[in-house]
Amino acid sequence: MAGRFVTFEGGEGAGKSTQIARLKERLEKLGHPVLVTREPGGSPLAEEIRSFILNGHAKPLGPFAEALMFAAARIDHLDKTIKPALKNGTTVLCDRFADSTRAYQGSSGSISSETIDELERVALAGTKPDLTFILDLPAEVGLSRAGERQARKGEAMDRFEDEGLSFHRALRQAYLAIAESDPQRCAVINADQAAEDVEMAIWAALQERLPELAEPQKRPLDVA
Ligand code: Z5A
Repeated sequence: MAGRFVTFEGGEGAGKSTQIARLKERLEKLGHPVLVTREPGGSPLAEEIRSFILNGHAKPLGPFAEALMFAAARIDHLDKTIKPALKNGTTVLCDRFADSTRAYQGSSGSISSETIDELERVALAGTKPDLTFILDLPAEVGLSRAGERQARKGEAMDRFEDEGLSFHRALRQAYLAIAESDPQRCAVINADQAAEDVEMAIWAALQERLPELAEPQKRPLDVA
């Protein structure tokens, strides 16, 4: 059976990496093969594009050109990493995917949703997530978490973290609109609670929407 494709989305500091690590552990304990990957990035070429964009080099080109660069990275990531893993039955947990382009570049207000639809159609060529967790929390809370983590690790702010509070508030609304427009695929999770409670909410949504992943992996002999 083809693997399941699960993506995690949300604003800054929403806790995606934290929750991906926890879900991976749960799934592996049940015997499911899991691949964790991220966007932008996830393949050697896409990681090069990631550095270029997050260092701010693409910003002068404007949101549309940035969206094209994210899409170019996504095409390589799909071809080299995601599709081969899904084909061999691996569950793919991806930190950000196409919804990030719709939310981040779309929030600039200068790209129409029709253009984003078309870009998504061309770049994804039919590979869509089976389930998307949208980790929702107030922009202020996420930014403060991200700031604390950066101070702890001595990291600099990247291209998008540097945007103002109004951009991050618009981003939250953009994600909620995506969830509303595609409720079959998207599960909105309250991320403004303890990491253990977020983990439980994610697991409950997974049990409901992809129950086969919440059960031990069936070996070929079990199926026969
Ligand atoms: N981008 C785009 O514009 N268009 C696109 O198409 C794509 C991406 C694909 C990639 O950044 C940037 O590219 C991103 C969007 C843009 N914007 N930015 N910046 P990235 O990959 O470097 O980082 P990120 O995806 O934005 O991750 P993040 O927001 O920095 O973190 P996170 O993975 O969501 O959260 P975390 O690392 O798990 O947690 C953050 C901190 O909070 C950390 O110290 C945790 O210990 C803590 N934490 C986590 N959960 C909790 C709870 N529940 N309570 C309290 N504290 C918590």
